[in-house]
Amino acid sequence: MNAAEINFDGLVGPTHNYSGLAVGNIAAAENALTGSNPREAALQGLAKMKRLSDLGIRQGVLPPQSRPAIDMLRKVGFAGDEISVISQAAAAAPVLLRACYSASSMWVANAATVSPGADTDDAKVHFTPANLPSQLHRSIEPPATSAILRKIFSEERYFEHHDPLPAGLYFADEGAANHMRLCQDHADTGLEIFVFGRSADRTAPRPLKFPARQSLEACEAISRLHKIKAGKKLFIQQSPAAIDAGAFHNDVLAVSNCNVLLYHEAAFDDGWEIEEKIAAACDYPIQFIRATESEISIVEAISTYLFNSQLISLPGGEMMVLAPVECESCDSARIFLEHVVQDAANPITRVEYVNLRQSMKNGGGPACLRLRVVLAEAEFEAVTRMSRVILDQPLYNELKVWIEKNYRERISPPDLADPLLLRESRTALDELTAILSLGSIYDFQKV
Ligand code: SUG
Repeated sequence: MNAAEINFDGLVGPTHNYSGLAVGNIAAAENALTGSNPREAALQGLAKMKRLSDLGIRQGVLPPQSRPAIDMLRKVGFAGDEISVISQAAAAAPVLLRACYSASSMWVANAATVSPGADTDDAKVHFTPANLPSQLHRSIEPPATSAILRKIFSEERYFEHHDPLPAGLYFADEGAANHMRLCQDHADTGLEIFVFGRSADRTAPRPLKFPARQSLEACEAISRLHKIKAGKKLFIQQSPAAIDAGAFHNDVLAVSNCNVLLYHEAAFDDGWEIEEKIAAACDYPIQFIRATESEISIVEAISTYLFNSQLISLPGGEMMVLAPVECESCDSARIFLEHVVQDAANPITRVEYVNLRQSMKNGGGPACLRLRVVLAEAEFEAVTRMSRVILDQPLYNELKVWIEKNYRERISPPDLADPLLLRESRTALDELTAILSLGSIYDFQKV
């Protein structure tokens, strides 16, 4: 069967800001309450999509969620018209208001876990939106994520949508950021690797400083719901020390593509032993590219987001690393990547650097901004029949004009109390649904 991996990138929303909300995310904490540049952020994200599309790789677009989340404010007792809800919250609960304004849905690696049809017993593509209970601002996302995914991947004969797992930390799930897939070719049945930070077993190791965002129980539940083929799943624990060092998701220290796993030696609780486990579960050779602490320290790996690069198959069969520009200016990261490219034993032949500084300042690198969906040709066509979310030159041009017209150049923390921002965001998103032929997906469009 012919199938290809499509990166669906989250468009940065009009309220992109730095509120220091994400516990355990060092970049977000360091940039808390500084001014942001939503227009630049959205253009940087769009430029990344365009670059990959220009390389001949299919690229999708996912719309941002509508913010501020007025519903959330109403649920906790703020009443009256929308403008009055915002001004009351600004006065009485500024932290909550900031959470309701977060554009965090841009990091769609946390939108859902996706299993391609080649991996599942019923040959359908399975989606489970992440419930994201560990951070308040992210816990608001699941219902809209679910609605957006159901709309884009709507043909029931191909796509199976599950509800987010029950809310609460027992089933804490952060989606694809803690999920990897190894295979010979994207079209083949793969080994799905679910990476968790903690489990209900109280004797198991846990981080001491920062929350472990993904639970083993969530991984197990998703693997059951997705009907992963027998022998084709593995559960691996993140190193608690790595979480405490700031690796709040697995994709901060590891990235896979086809038969390649690129990771930092400090990423997993079992250290290198994961290589044996993984190799034993695959009947084809896996290329492990492991960075040692002496090549790049875990501190630099986290500050540069080296392992949050995208590892991409190019149309010619070789692979490319799309790394954040922060890696180019860090000697150890750049030299490590140069060695990877020079080493003929692996299929990686080139590195490109991408400027995503606006997202990076909130702890979101290239891989955070994309959700990988492997689609067979008929499934891909089903997506293109329903909406216009695959990037081509005309869509790129329209999105660029749309961002330039609708996004503020700058947002400072006090601007979140500005009622005009609500109106501007809605105008922008209303126009976006028309551009992407998505119909009415936002609650504000339904009233
Ligand atoms: O959940 N940052 C996000 C970054 C998500 C990165 N995703 C992956 N690693 N896949 C988070 O920590 C910061 C928002 C703020 O503080 O304003 C934030 O939510």
